[in-house]
Order: sequence, then C-alpha cells, then structure tokens
Amino acid sequence: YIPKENGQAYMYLKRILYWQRKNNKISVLVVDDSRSARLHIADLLKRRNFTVHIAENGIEALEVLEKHPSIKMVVTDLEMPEMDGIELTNEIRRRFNRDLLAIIGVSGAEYGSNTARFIKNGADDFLRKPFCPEEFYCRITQNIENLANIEQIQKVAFTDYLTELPNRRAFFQQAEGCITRYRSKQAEFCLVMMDIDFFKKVNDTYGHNAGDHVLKMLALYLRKHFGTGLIARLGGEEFAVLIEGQSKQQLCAKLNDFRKEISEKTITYEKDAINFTISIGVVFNSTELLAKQMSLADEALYFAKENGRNQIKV
Ligand code: GH3
Ligand code: MG
Ligand code: MG
Ligand code: MG
Ligand code: MG
Repeated sequence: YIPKENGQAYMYLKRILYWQRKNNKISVLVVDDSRSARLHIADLLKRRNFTVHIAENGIEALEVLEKHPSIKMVVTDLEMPEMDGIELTNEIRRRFNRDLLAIIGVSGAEYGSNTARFIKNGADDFLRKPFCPEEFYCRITQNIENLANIEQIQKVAFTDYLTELPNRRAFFQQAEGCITRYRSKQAEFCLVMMDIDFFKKVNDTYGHNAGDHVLKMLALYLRKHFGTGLIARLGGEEFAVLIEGQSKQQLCAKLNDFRKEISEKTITYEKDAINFTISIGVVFNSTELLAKQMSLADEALYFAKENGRNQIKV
C-alpha cells in the first residue's frame, strides 16, 4: 500500500509496480556480439521482470524473432559480425511494422551519425554506450508505452463500442483474407447479412437502453453460435457473418437454427420481457469481389424483409 498523499513517490512507485506486473509478459531480444554487454543489458531487463532472449548477431537475431512471436522489443548493438545492427533493423522493418515491434539501437561509436542511421532504417530509439541504468529504463519504458498506446488505439478503431464485436472497419479489413483462406481450403462458405426486424419498435416500446441491451445480447449469441467465423456489427442493428462449413445445406441449417433460437428467446431488461426476430440474407461460395458479395447478401436480406421477415433468403 502506498499512501496517495505522497504525490511524487506514489506516482513513481505505482509505475514501477505496474511495470513489474506488466513486464512479465513482455519479451525483449538483446542483440550484441560482446558477451559482457549482452549480459549487462539482459540483467537490467530481468530486474524489471522482462522475459529476455539473446542473440550474438543480426542473423541469429532474425532466427530468434522467427521462433518467438511474443518478442515486442529488440535492443541491438551496432557493430557485430555477420549482420550489423543497421542491417538487422532494416531486415526487421521489412517483416514487422512499428506497431508490432520496437527497436532500440545501441552503440558507443560516432554518436550523432549512428543515431540518424538507426532511426532512418526504422529504429524507434537510440542509446549511447555506456549508459546509466536510469536512462536505459526510461527508453525502454517509453517505447513499451508507445506500443501499448498503438495497441489501444487500434483496438478502439476496430471494435464496436456497444457490443465489443469487430466493427465495420474490422470486417472490411479482415473479410477478404478470410474468404481467401476458405477458398484455399476448398471449404464451403457464406457471407451473411443479418438485421433485427422492427427494431425501431423495440426502442419505441422499451426505450433506447433496452434496445442497446438487445444489441449486446444478440452479439453474445452470435459469438456463441458462430464463434469460429468472422462476426461484425456493421452499424445500427445490422450484423455481418462470414462462416465456413461442410456444405451449403449444413450452413443453411446452422443459420436457420440461429434464426429460430433468436425468435424463441426472451430477453429480459429491467422489468421487461423482450421478444424479437431477425432476417437473414446469404450468399454462398461467391467468387465476386467483397463489395459485390455484400450487396448480393443485402439484396437477399431485402427480399427476406419483403417476404415477411424472420426468415432466410439466399
Ligand atoms: P426493419 O424490420 O425493416 O429492419 O425495421 P427496423 O425498425 O428494424 O429498421 P429501421 O431501419 O427503421 O430502424 C432501425 C432502428 O435501429 C432505428 C435506430 O434508432 C435503431 N438503432 C440504430 N443503432 C442503435 C443503437 O446503437 N442502439 C439502439 N438502441 N438503437 C439503435
Ligand atoms: Mg559490437
Ligand atoms: Mg431492422
Ligand atoms: Mg431498416
Ligand atoms: Mg437496419
């Protein structure tokens, strides 16, 4: 327990404790041809609970990175045999963007121009040898925080705030890759557009909060039912699903089970018991571009609505 009144000390200790807990999961790769430098840096990192991997040169570093996708940061020396720190930085950046991995260059030689070379080749930061532990920790912490910030921003950008499902942006980013995977496996698949029937009435009858609750519950059921597929809230009360299966028939049955299950469920919100149905438009194994597939599924959904709702149209 740290008393809050003690402002500065509180902030500092809280931060240290935070990182000690958090750093357990963060792996750092230390690359240096000098054994003593390697051990020194690894030791500093271990004291802050980082998981540490080591390599003696760039080639080895790339191999270690390949083997350990958990590595979030590389601290690399400049001058090394086989492949030096600049080449290594270059090679890493050809594989991983800054949002996935931070690189900190380290060198004792020619401070100014080496800093520039490291940064130009994709490093995030630079340390001059010899450095004091305090500076070392500052650089590490700052770069880990940058990574965490990017991760947070990406999470927010690709997630629907209400349901926590992938949002429209996420769907359009992932759907094509998903379809390509299904095709290469020669799996049967379908793109599904789903819309709640008379949702406006749910809002009008039970209130907007109840409507929100219904959306959240539907998202939960979608996750339960189609967990292995790509599920997204496209907007409002409209959802998209991409799933694979053994056959068109099996996929149809799965969708119809879901439709039926929803129509039979009663969602309770405060004192209200809410029933609702969904309409579904489906496109099977389409070779069309994603946008075209979406509009075909949308058309099918429109016919499901026109035909009386609470049904599936292909
Ligand atoms: P249809 O069967 O033709 O789809 O009728 P509908 O009433 O479901 O369709 P309509 O497009 O007329 O209305 C959709 C409603 O969804 C209107 C809008 O206020 C509501 N809505 C959209 N987003 C949200 C949300 O995030 N929360 C809540 N509670 N309501 C929302
Ligand atoms: Mg060296
Ligand atoms: Mg609707
Ligand atoms: Mg509508
Ligand atoms: Mg709608």
